[in-house]
Amino acid sequence: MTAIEVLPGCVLHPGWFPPADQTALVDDLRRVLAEAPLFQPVMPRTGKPFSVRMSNCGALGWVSDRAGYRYQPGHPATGQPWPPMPDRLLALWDAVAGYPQPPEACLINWYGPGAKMGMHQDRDEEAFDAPVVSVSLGDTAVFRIGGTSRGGPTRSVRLASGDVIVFGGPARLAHHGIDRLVPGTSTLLKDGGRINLTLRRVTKPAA
Ligand code: MD3
Ligand code: FE
Repeated sequence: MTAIEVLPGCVLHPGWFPPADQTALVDDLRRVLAEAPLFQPVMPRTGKPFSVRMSNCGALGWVSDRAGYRYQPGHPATGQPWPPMPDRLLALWDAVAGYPQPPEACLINWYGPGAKMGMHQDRDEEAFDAPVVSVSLGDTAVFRIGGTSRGGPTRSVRLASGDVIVFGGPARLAHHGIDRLVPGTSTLLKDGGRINLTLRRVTKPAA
């Protein structure tokens, strides 16, 4: 399938993963989640829960609690190290990221029916030169992307199961969010909903 440059630095690969690979990826993730169960993050200070549940794999995982947002090497509830990143995701990074080091973190966002994610920037990493690579699985999401500053014009892009989208260069610090899911658009997940994976480089390699 052909890649589409949605905005400078934002490249969509529609249907990157064929259905059989999507199923295999969900199986990989079920093994990850058996070791590192989904948790419900809360907003810093206010403690307001996210509507999305999360987990991670890889050396570092992103967490949010009343103390703030951060990357840490272990699960917030179990204290255990995050499970290793599945080879299928390492191979994806090698194919699309154009970055010499492997990803350190894979954030797993689990959207039940009705879950959404407000507009935000991803700024908790040190390595802004590395792209963020996102994989969508399950029901289609209405994704919104704007510019580096708040409140500018935005574009809406539908992300379907198997799509991969890469955010690098000028898109790396773009504001973005998920407005809503489109129910009934995929049969990949038995009870519907959506999984989004984001592969990230967190630390700067030693100079
Ligand atoms: C643009 N996730 O985990 S993926 C997130 O679908 C996040 O769960 C959304 O935003 C989701 O932080 C959107 C697309 C995405 C991910 C990371 C980005 C877009 C991005 C980082 C920089 C710019
Ligand atoms: Fe984000």
